[in-house]
Amino acid sequence: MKEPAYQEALSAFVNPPCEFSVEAVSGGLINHSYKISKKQNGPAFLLQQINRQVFPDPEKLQENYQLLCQYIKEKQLPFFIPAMDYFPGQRSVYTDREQRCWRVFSFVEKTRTLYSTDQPEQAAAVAETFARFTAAFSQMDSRRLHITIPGFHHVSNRFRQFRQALAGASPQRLIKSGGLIRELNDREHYAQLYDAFTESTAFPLRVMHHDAKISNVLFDAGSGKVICPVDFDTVMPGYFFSDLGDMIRSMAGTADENSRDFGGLEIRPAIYQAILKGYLEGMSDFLTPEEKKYIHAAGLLLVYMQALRFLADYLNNDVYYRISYPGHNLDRAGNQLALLNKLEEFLADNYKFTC
Ligand code: GN1
Ligand code: MG
Repeated sequence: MKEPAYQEALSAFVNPPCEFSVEAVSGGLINHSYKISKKQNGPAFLLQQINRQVFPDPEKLQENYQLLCQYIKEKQLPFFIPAMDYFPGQRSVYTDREQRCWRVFSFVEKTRTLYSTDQPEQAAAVAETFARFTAAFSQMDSRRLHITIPGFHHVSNRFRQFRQALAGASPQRLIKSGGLIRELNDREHYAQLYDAFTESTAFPLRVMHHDAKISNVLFDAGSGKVICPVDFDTVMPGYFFSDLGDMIRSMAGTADENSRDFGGLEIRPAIYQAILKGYLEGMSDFLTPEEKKYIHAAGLLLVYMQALRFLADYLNNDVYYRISYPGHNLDRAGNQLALLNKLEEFLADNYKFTC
């Protein structure tokens, strides 16, 4: 029988060997994670395979995480993040015979992961968590962090990649994407808005999480209070709209990015307002007047960018996001475009905001 993918890394981490139970931790579209519990007591840990197509240099991820941990320790910041652990020889990454890369975190017990919420207080708590994360590092020069994915939330680059994907796509996929392509092209002004923001000193670079969604927050299984954010692979220098925008994208709608009921998608006003309130709770002292003025642009930019990314991946024959059926990425793009339409309407009606 073929041994499981994690076996070699697990044996390297735990020496001498002992008995374990292994539980796959579901979630992200990128890495594979396993909770490893020792049969004879001892703390559990999280063994994670790093996706090297997405993160070609896993050492850089680990160096970034070390920097965050050290900074928290040195400055005695009241901000908890799970501890990372090391393989023998103080190595933070283990490369197995198949060239798969692995790392280990201590496992935070008695927590719960949520994938959505209909409670405004929960949405506000998530938003405040990501805001406090950026606020905690406000005195650190964000450029000390490695860029783990170049141009990750660069909206106009994403637009260019979408145009390249169009140029290389098969006729069948182009036909199926026709309406979506038109609508995304019509909104190129969001890419220009991104350029205007990032060229202005009123929008400073900050330490951003870049994957701010409810499933990247651990909640206490008993009290329901937030314990900490997780998944720091995309922590990089970035702009205010990234995390706020991703939270609006992933929480404010009535269904998530995998729903095919585009017509039924709505923005939930109470959740939108709660996200904004929670974010401002943690970041209000740090945001510039210009950032505050354009606060509602955050959701628009991020939803637009995600629609571009999903459609570009569909046109590139699904090379990036894990899919469950053919056409999954096309549907995800359709979902994000429907969400964008609703968000545009909602912001114009409720805040007289357009851009
Ligand atoms: C990816 O794997 P996951 O779900 O944490 C992606 C995010 C997207 C998200 C969409 C490194 O995150 O940017 O918003 O999928 N992460 C990367 O579901 O590309
Ligand atoms: Mg992620």
